Amino acid sequence: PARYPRVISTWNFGDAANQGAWKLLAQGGSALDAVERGVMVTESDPANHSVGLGGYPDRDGHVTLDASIMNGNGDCGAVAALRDIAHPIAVARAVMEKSPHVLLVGDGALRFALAHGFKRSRLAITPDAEAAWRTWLKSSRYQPHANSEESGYGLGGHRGDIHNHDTIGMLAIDARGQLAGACTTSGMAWKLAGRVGDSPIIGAGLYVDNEVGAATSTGVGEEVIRSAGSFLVVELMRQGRSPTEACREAVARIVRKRPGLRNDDTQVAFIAINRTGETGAWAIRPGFEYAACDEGDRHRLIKSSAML
Ligand code: SD4
Repeated sequence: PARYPRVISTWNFGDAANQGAWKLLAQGGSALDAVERGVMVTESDPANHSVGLGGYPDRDGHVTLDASIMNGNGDCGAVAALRDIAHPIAVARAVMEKSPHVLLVGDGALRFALAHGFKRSRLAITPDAEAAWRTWLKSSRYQPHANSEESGYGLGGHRGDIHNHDTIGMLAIDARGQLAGACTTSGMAWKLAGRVGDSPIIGAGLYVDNEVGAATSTGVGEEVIRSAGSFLVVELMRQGRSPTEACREAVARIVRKRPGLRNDDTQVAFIAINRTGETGAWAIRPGFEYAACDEGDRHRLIKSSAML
């Protein structure tokens, strides 16, 4: 049976984002508007160290943001390595709707944003992000191991940042059965300047197709780009897999091709929804969960299964 409207988001902080999306979905709003509004909640949260304002910086101390948005009809837009804009997801949507392009990066993305009325808001690195960066500078060791419960490492190899700090990926199906998705992040902490992750790459961090379903990812973006992960999940659903099975198979393929991942603490997780509103997830390692919201239950947190 069809189960929509419905919205799901990565991690426990996805619950607050879902509530932002739900305000629109409950009134018959579009999935596209809902996911944009929803992830903005997370972008505005200074306590989240890998999305928006509170993001951890790159090695040079600059916060740079990646975001993408996609509609079920194939329309999409994205920005990467964007500085000084509080809501990269809204700029991604403007790229989709007001430019002939899909992806704008760096300075060009910033100029496009300013030309379309977005305000420059110095992404002054927040005091605790700055303190974390200064601590990191002492060792300057880059360990891109994200959010593994067993290791206790968060982004950038920081003990203690287990659940709270990660990319938000959100997928929604509206009352008319239309799908959309959004993904936004400050990327991996202490990344090289210019590094772009999976989140703004359509097909890697996000993919949506009204005929089938939608998927988005979190974790070490390099592994997701290599595997065209979110596209893979959607294509597996197209072949008849459930959202859970599709996410599991995509994770299994990543680990099969990169056996070394078994021995470090790299985390990658996918969430997916199909066009009937059924949802699922899978992760490389334990510790991942996602938030789901629909009429029956506005605040569900669902633990993902893991491969290792
Ligand atoms: C990236 N996938 O830039 C994002 C960040 C993330 O856990 O989700 N880290 O690679």
